[in-house]
Amino acid sequence: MLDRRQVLAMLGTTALASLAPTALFAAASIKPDDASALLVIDVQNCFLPGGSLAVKEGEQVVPVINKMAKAFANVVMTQDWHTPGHVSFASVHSGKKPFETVDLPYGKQVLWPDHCVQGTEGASLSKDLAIPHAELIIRKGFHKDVDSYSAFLEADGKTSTGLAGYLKGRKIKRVFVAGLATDFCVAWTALDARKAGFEVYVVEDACRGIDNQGSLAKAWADMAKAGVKRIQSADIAASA
Ligand code: VGL
Ligand code: ZN
Repeated sequence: MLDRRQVLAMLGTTALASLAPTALFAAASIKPDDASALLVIDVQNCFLPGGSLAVKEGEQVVPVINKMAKAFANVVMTQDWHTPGHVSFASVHSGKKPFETVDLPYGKQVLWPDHCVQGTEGASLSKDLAIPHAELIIRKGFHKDVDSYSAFLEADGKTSTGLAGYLKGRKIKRVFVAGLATDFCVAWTALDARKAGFEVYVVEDACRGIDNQGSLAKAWADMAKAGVKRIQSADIAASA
């Protein structure tokens, strides 16, 4: 018979053994270098609590992103930047409600509440972001008849935002994507970054999703298939 002390000792060993792989080997194994850039996607008031298209727990990404950004010499931020009466707004399609879809010349478009209208408070980046060294803020979705979830390519599949050229001009090879929302602007940006030839990491705990009709699971599946690496902020070493 084992006594209580022996059982506890065994449990202790088991617990340690199961912790060891993550605690000792996986943590902080990725070191951003000068050829790496962090892309901070759409951390804007409209997507945060109280915003017109608030993403659940969206505010929780801010401290994670602020901390992680310190490890990057290169940071680019994006802003969803729509015209008033933008084609992605349900309010301009009679009889349609937010989260329904409509067929546009470039394909199926999910309709949203009015959000991120150019120059409004809702379109401003969160005042809690603390990334003074960010080098570029790129705006997207500013053509009235075309949406742009991706920071690289508009939803017509051919109009470039110029971001790939910028990053290549800066000799960036690896991009790390964080922000809102995982299943729309983060995922489309990550997929287009792969298509543009970058090595791509999505930092899961630095993102939150909308999850409209299974969109979150589909986004992760599409990203995995495209070779996007799914990591946690703890996998990134604290400084460059
Ligand atoms: C986004 C829906 C509409 C996003 C932008 O930032 O993920 N989602 N516009
Ligand atoms: Zn939008």
